[in-house]
Amino acid sequence: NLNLDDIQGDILIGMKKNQELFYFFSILDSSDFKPKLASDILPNITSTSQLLDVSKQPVTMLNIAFSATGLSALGVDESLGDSAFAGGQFKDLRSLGDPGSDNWVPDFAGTDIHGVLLFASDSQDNINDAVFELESALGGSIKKVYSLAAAARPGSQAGHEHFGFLDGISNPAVEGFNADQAMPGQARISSGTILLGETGDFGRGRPAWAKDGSFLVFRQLKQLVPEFNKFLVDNPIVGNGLTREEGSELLGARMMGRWKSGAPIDLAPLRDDPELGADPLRNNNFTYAHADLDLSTDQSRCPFSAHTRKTRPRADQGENLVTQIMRAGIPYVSDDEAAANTTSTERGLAFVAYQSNIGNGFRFMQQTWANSINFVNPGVGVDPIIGSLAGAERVIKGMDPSNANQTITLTGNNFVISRGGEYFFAPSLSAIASKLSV
Ligand code: N7H
Repeated sequence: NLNLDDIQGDILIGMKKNQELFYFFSILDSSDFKPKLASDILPNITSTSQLLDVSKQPVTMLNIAFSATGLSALGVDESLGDSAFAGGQFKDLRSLGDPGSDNWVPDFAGTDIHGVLLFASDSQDNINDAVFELESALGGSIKKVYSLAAAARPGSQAGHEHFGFLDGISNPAVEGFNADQAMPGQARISSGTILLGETGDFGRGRPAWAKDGSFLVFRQLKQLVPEFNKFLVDNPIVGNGLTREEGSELLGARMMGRWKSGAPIDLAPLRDDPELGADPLRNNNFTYAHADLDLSTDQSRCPFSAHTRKTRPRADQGENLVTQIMRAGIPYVSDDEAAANTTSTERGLAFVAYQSNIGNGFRFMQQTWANSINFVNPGVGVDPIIGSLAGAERVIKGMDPSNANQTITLTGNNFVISRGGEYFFAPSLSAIASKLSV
C-alpha cells in the first residue's frame, strides 16, 4: 500500500476545490529559501491522507512542485531520469505541435520559472490570505513570476469546462490506492505509472529520494468558445433524423467523444442522455468495441479522432496501461488587460497532468496520439480539440456517423491555443524534508 501521508494531495485525487491559484515563482536566494521551505511551506503542504479525511482538510490546501532549473537552484543536479523534464517545456514546444512561442505567456518562454505553488480553497479570499501569509514568511527568498487564478464554473456549469462539456469523469484507478473501488470501465493502472519508484515505474536511475513524487505537466490552454460554438452552428451533421440544432450538438459530441452531460457517444450515439452522463456506474463503461461492428473500421458510434478516443483508445489498443495520466485541471478566466494594453478576457483550461514519465504520459498523448493524423488508423486526422500541426490546416475524418469519409477542415490552431507552460516535479513530503530543504 502507498504511504498516503507522504504523497502530495493533488497527485492521486486532485484538490478539487472551487478556486485554485497557480503561483509560479523563481528562487532568488536558495540559502534563505531552504530553511523557509522546511518551516513555512512543508508543514502546510496538503497530503493525500489529509485530502481523504474531510475533518483534516485545511481551509486552503497547498501543494508545491519544482522545475528542473528550480531543483538546480536548490543545488540538486541529479538526473531524475526524464529528459523532457530536464529540458523544460519551452524547449519542447515544437514537439508538442505548438506553432512557436508567439502565443506563449512570456513568463513561460524560457526556463526562469523554478517552481509552482498550488493553492486551492472554497473562496479566492481564503487563497489571498494564504498567499499573503506565505509571501510574508518567504520575504525576498523568492519572487513571483506569474500567476493564474482558476475557478470551477458557476451554477449548473460546475464541473463543466468552457466549451460546456462535463470534465473529470475518467481518471485511472491506481493499484495500492483506489483500484479496489474502480468504477466500471475505469482503467486500473500500476501506482508506478503515476508515482516514481513504485511498481510499474520503468524509469531508470531515479535517486531514492524521488520515490513517491510525480511529474506535473502544466499547460495554459486558451479556449476560443464563441468560435467553437459558431463552428458547430455552421457545420451541423445533417441527416440521421436530426434537426439542424441537434446536428450541431452531435458534431460537438463527436469531436469530444462525450456529450455535454458527460454521456459517452459510444453508448449514446445520436442524442445526449443526461441520466447516463450522471451515472458513474455507466458513464465510463465502454470500450469502443461492439460485437456487431468492426472495431478497426467502424466510426458510426465514435470517430477515431474524437478527443477521448485519441487520448485513451481503450479497445483500439487493448487498453494501453502505460500511456495514462492523472488529470487535475480546472477552468480559468484571466483578465490580462494591463499586460495586453487592450480589452482581453481570456478563458481556457489550466491543464494539470501527473505521471511518472512525461514521455510516456502527457507528451506521448499529445505528440504521438492527438497530433498524429494516422492514429489510431491511417488518415483519420488529428484530435479536433487538442491536436495541433504547428498551426497548419487540419483535415479530420469520421465526424459524420453515416459517412465516415466525409471530412471537416479546421484551419490553424482553431479552438484551443497553447499559451505554454512548464514541466515540474511534485516531490514527496519526505523528499522536501530530507533533500530539498537541507
Ligand atoms: Fe482532455 N474538455 O474539457 O473539453 N478532456 N481536454 N486533454 N482528456 C476529456 O473523460 C479537454 C487535454 C485527456 O479516459 C473530456 O473525464 C479540453 C490534453 C484524457 O476516455 C473532456 C482540453 C490532454 C481524457 C476534455 C483538454 C487531455 C480526457 C471528457 C484543452 C493530454 C480521458 C471527460 C483545452 C494530452 C479520456 C472525461 C478517457 C477527457 C476536455 C486537453 C487528455 C470534456 C477542453 C492536453 C486522457
